[in-house]
Amino acid sequence: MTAKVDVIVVGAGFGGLYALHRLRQDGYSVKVLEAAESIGGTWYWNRYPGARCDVESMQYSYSFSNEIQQEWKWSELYAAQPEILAYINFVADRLDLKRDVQLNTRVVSARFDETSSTWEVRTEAGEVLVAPYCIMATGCLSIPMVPDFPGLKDFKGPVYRTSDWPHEGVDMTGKRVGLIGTGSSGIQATPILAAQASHLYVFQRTPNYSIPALNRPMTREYERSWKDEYPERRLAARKTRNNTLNMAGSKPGRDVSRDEREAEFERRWTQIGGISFMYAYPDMTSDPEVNAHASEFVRRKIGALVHDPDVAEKLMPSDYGIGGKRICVDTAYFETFNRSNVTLVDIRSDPIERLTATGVKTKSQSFELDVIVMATGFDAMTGALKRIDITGRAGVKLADRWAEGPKTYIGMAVAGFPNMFLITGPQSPSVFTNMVTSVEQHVDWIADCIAHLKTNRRKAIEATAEAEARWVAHSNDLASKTMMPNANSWYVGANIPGKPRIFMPYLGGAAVYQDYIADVARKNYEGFSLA
Ligand code: N01
Repeated sequence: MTAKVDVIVVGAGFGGLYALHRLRQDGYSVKVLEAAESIGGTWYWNRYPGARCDVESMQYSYSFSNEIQQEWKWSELYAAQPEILAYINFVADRLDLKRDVQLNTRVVSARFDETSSTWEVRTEAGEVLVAPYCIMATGCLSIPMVPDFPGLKDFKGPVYRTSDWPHEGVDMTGKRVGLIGTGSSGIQATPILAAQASHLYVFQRTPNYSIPALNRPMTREYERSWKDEYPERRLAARKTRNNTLNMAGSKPGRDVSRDEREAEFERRWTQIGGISFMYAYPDMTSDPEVNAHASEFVRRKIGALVHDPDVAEKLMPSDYGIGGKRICVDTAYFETFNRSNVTLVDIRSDPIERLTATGVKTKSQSFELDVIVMATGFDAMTGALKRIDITGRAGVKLADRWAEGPKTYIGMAVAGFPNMFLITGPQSPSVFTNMVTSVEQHVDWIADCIAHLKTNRRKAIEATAEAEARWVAHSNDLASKTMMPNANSWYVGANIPGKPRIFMPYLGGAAVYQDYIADVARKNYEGFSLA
């Protein structure tokens, strides 16, 4: 049987749930299809020990309802995963969203029918849904990447992924644990695993820059200060580069003395903590001298925190500058390597050759393990979309259109794919921002666009190929003016063998981007053709 609704939304994370709420408010029938057995998206799957957001909770939360943001109470400055998932469920219950979310439903294909101007969406179970509009709220980091290590199947013990950790939890007490991967997930998991395991081996290919979170319990005063000024602060956050109030400095680092910069880095490291370090100066990733100074500052900190100079040296990133890869935020990560039950294994100089029945064999050593934890990242930004067989006008497949890298107009639309909207798609600021605010901005823009089509009795909207090409060129141009495309990061798809190398997020800043997309709408959806 074919079910018909006004809007199909794929994914029930922050983006999909807000899309459901907003479009329902606007009077549309909406169905959200979600592969998992519960809502929450990223925060449903990533429940590894230590999982926590590194944007402050007072900000990493919905802003569309002042009542809701006043009601919810966060217990810590940076909430842990269970609290964020509880918050998402609280909002969903409060707004009665769950009745329009169909769980355990994986979308396998979506096809645009030109005659009826509708999307036909099929699920793994063979169900078919039809709607004029399809919103892909599939997440930027939702497809886990596990390297195809030789012997992966030979290992007799359990292999866990941080990206879909067992919901019942895992007791590592007394176990010899091998953790592969030292990105944000591995860095958060390391101290917790070390406290449980009899021995923890951390297999590191590329060291990362990581800043102490300085996480602490939420104080009544801090919470009050936010809640008293929520509307003004939310507005101010939307005028920043990343939709977050990070105490961003406005004076370029190249215009101040080295001593002044040093003092500012020290203040941010010891008194503020977290990602705010990257906002000390607006030219942190574009001015080579400022970038080199900040990078060297963090390397010195690592040297001071880690007792063994050889281990410290291996933990110091040296072949790319700070910000080239996504900055990490930690609680006692580097200090964990001072524990006698923790060993850092440098797999850059001594690569993993294979997994064996009893552990990991590198070129020169063998490690006996009971458990392996993969913190090896995601097929970021395009992975989830490319896994759905999406067919646009004239039978064109999205996977083919994107064979040489993703191409979008303003991160939300693709030429040849009318009435399909992406939430936080490639070439939008997405992963460089507070994602919750960015999904709100996208959903609001999309809802306004659908209202415009209805008012003007139009059936379809599609990005033009010219507008898309201009936007992609603009996004690439912005990236090329920074040092960011140089590092082998997931921003450029370098972590996935064979993935085309293109810098995927938009680097113009959230506020500039927001003005731009508002302007597109004001100019009668400039760059789109309406039918
Ligand atoms: O994944 P990653 P993540 N052999 O891709 C290594 C967000 N996030 O899950 O750098 C050996 O960063 C790889 O090594 P290398 C955040 O945006 C946020 O940690 O490629 N090692 C790297 O060390 C983040 O950036 C939060 O050399 C291999 C690691 O695996 C994003 O999610 C928390 C390998 C993967 O690191 C992804 O983070 C967690 C191989 N074949 C995540 N392949 C917070 O808000 C890969 N690796 C706090």
